[in-house]
Amino acid sequence: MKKKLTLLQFLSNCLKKTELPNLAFSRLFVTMLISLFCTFSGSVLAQDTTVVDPYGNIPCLTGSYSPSTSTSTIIIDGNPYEWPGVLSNQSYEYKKKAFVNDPFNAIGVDDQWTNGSQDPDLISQWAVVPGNSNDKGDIGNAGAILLNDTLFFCGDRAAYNGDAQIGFWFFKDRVSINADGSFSGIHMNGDLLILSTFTNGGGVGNPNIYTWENGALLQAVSPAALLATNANQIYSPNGQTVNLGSAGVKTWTFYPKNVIAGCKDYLANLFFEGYVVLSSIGDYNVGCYASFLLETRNSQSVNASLQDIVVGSFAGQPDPPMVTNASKCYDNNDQNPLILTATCSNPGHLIKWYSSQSSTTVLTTSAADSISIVGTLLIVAKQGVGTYTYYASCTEDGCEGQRTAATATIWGLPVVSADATPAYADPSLVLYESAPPHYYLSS
Ligand SMILES: [Ca+2]
Ligand SMILES: [Ca+2]
Ligand SMILES: [Ca+2]
Repeated sequence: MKKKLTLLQFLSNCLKKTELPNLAFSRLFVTMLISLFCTFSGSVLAQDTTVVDPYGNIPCLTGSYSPSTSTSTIIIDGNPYEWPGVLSNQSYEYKKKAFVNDPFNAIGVDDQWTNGSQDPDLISQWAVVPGNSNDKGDIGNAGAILLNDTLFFCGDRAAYNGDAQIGFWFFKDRVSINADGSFSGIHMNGDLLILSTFTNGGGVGNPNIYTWENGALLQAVSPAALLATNANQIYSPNGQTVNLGSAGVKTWTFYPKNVIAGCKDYLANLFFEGYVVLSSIGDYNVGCYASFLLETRNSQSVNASLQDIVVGSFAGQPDPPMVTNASKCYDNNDQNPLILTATCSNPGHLIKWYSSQSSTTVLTTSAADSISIVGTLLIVAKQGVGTYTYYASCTEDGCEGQRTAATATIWGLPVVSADATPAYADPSLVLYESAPPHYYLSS
């Protein structure tokens, strides 16, 4: 049966012994024809809007990106297009969120896990070093937002070869990486770990959910949770801004690894998004998170070795209060108390006062301690000279934020030492006290 050949196929076949005698001249002639054809066709393809990815012939489309104009909610469909708008929503209900950039597709500026760090370890055992993880584990962007009782999260990676394993941590403490690669912060009960279960390809699946309970990871029995990767190519939000309010404005930047320059697409299995309904994993989890972490992993096992990491703050807790200090000079005749004030970012927040940064006892009115609590005020009736420091915090829906120190200071009377020598010896002169620290000589 005769087969129809394209020009390129015909010319290629010409090189085979069965099509032409294996003469050096013939092969040279046909090779030149092929070169001319390829040069010509290449110039035509360069004007096309479709380029071919060298890994798997996945087309990388070039064109304008049309982000979603919706700023209301996240849809778990593997498409990142609604994230910049939702994260930029400045309404109070959209306050608990985060977005972090991580270096990617660049050598010498990233960091990665080291020392065999694993998720079940204490945070004090974790460590990172400068360096780049492999391409399929190279994180570029990570974000999260709590809407009502549902915690949404997303992240990406630079290359899609191989399995895709990721993990999201949400911490109640302020967890961060120190300059020497160690970590600040500790685990607290209710810390949340979400692990992907994808071993191949994109799609939608159920993540494994764990909470930190008394020193160990406990897997949630029947969490209401979902995780999706983009099974198909998606235009990237590359260059879009994310406005986090007081946390600043950041840019969503993405371009996949090992594709032709200018490609900004999320090829299949490069973008992840998901959610977990917090009430389905414990009634104390009210989104009271202070920081979060996205990591790439070598497997879906809890004990998997870890690759890239990005850590950021999560605005899940009320802001620390603004406080006003108070002071006066010591005066036996002045028995007026000093009044400290604390103001939360939301007037509906509950203010708590403590005697120290770490005390777990909320102060109440106490004649023995010479303090009284009146509304948002702490009234200090102490009379001795000294500085009295107290700490205030704001609480919303059972979620308590960081504390701010406030001081009540009673200054001592000034002590003046003087050594005056009269201009001339006159035994009749006497030093008299005026209003301290002023003195005068008189006879
Ligand atoms: Ca989506
Ligand atoms: Ca990193
Ligand atoms: Ca990275």
